[in-house]
Amino acid sequence: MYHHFRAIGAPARRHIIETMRRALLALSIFAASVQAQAPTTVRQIFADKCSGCHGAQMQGGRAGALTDDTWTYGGSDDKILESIREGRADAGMPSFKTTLNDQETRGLLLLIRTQATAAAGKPATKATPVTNGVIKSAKQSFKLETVTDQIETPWAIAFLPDGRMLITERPGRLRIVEKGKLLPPVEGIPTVWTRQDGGLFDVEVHPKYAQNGWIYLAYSEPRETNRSMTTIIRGRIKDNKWVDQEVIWRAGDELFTAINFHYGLRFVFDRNGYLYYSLGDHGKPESAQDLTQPTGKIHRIFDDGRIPPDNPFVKTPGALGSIWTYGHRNPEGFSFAPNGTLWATEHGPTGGDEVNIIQKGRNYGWPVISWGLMDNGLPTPTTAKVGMEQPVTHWEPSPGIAPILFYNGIKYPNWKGNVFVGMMGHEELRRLTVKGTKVIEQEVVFKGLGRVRDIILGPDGYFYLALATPGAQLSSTTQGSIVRLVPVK
Ligand code: HEC
Ligand SMILES: [Ca+2]
Repeated sequence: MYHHFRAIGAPARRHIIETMRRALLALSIFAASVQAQAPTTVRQIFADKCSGCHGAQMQGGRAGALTDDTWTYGGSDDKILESIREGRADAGMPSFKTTLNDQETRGLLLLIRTQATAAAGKPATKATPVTNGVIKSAKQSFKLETVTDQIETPWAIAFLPDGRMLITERPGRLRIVEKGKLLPPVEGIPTVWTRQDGGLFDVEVHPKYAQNGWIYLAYSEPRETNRSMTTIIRGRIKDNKWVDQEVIWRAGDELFTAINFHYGLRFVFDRNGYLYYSLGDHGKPESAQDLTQPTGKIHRIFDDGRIPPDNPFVKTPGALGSIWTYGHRNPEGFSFAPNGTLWATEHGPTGGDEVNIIQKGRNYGWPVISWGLMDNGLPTPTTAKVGMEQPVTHWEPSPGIAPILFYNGIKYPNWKGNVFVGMMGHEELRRLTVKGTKVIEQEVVFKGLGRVRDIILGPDGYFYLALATPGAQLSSTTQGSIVRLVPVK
C-alpha cells in the first residue's frame, strides 16, 4: 500500500491527503451529529429535565417526591401524563408539551412507577402477616400447608389420575410425591442447562394418561459448552425411571444459542387433546414477528408433535405450521376460561407484563407495541396498532407474572369465577375479578412468601402452589416448597 502511494506523483499525493482530511472531518461531524441524535433514554431525560426539582432519585427537593404514592394532581396514568405534558402552572411545575414527545412522556411515567416500587422496598419487607398459621384476605382466610419443602426451585406441578403429584425442579430433577412422601428424583431425565432462565420447565400429563401413560416435559437442552435451546419430550415413568422417551419438538441446531433467557416454556392440553406450548423470544425480539422462526410464539400441535391441518399458517409460504399466535415476548402461564378460550400471561420488558386472550392466528404485538420500557431505555413509539391485539390487562412496573388459573370449584365459594395469577419478582398471589374480557378488580391475596411459580387445582379441589424461598433471585437455585391452600373460617 505504502509502496504504491510513494510511486504516484506529489500533486496526486497532496490531493489524496486533502481528500482524506476532508473525509475525516466529514466523518467527525457526522459522528457528532449521530451522538446528538442518539436516542436519549428516559433516565437521561429525567436527569436532565426533572431531577433539578424532584431530586436525582425522585425523592423530592425543590419540588415534591414522585415515589411516595401521594399525588396532589392525581396518581392515575392519565393524570400523571397530564401533569408532565400540561405542567401545573399554579405550583411551579413547567409544561413539557413542546419539549418532550408522547413516547418520552410515557417513558417518564414508566420510570416514575418503577422507581416508586423500588423505593417501597423488597416484597419480603412488606410480607403478608401470618398469624398462628392463618392468612386473612378480603374474601377468604386460609392456611398454607406444606406438602414438601425438600426441593430446589420448583418450576411446575401436575397430578397423575391416581393422586400422585409430579414436581419439576429447575436444576433438572423430576420428583414424585406419593401419599405425602417425596420420592428420590426420577432416574434418566436428560441433562438440562441451568444457567440464568434455563432448566427443567413445565410438566403435563396426557389427558388419556390412564390408557397411554405419557408425561410431557420441557427443558433447556445443552449443546457443546455454552449453547442451549428449549426442547419438548414425552416419556413414561416405570419404577421411578424415565423410559420410552420421544422428542416432541426440538429446534434446528442454528437456534441453539448462548443467550440464556426467555425459553418459555409452559404447556397445556385442551379438551380435544391438542397441546399448546409457548416459546419465548429467546433474546431475539424481532423473531416474534417472523413466522419462519419458532421463537416468540404460541404453538399448537397434536400430542405426538404432528401439525394440525387447521392451524392458521399451514398454507402460508415459509411459515411454521405449528404457530397458533405470534408477537409474544415470554409467555409463562396458560389457563382455559370456562367458555373454552385460552388465556396466557406474558412477561413484559421493564413494565408491561400482560394477560392475553389467545385467538387463532392473531399477533400480540411484541416488540412493535408494548406497555413497558424497552431495553433501549424508551417505550415503544405507540402502545397500539391495527392488526395487533391489546392485552386484557397489563402492569407497570412488572410484577413478574407467571402462572394463571381460572377458579370455578366449591372449596373456596367466595372465589368462584375469579382468576388467580402468580407473581415471581413481586412474590404475590393475585385474585382478579373478571367481567367478560375486562379485569374489574384486583386483590393481593398474599405477598412476600416467595416467587409463585405455579398454581394448579388438585384432585381434592384445593390450590397447590409452587413457591421459591422468599427473597430468592430469579437465577439462583434455592430451597422451595409446594403448599396446599386450605380455607379456614
Ligand atoms: C422547575 C421545577 C420543576 C421541574 C424542572 C419539574 N417539575 Fe414536576 N413539579 C414541580 C412542582 C413545584 C410540582 C408541584 C407539586 C410538587 O411539588 O410535587 C410538580 C409536580 C409534578 C407532578 C405531579 C405531582 C403530584 O403530586 O400530582 C409530576 C408527575 C411531575 N411534577 C413530574 C415531573 C417530571 C417528569 C419532570 C421532568 C420532565 C418535572 N416534573 C420537572 C416542579 C418541577
Ligand atoms: Ca402484547
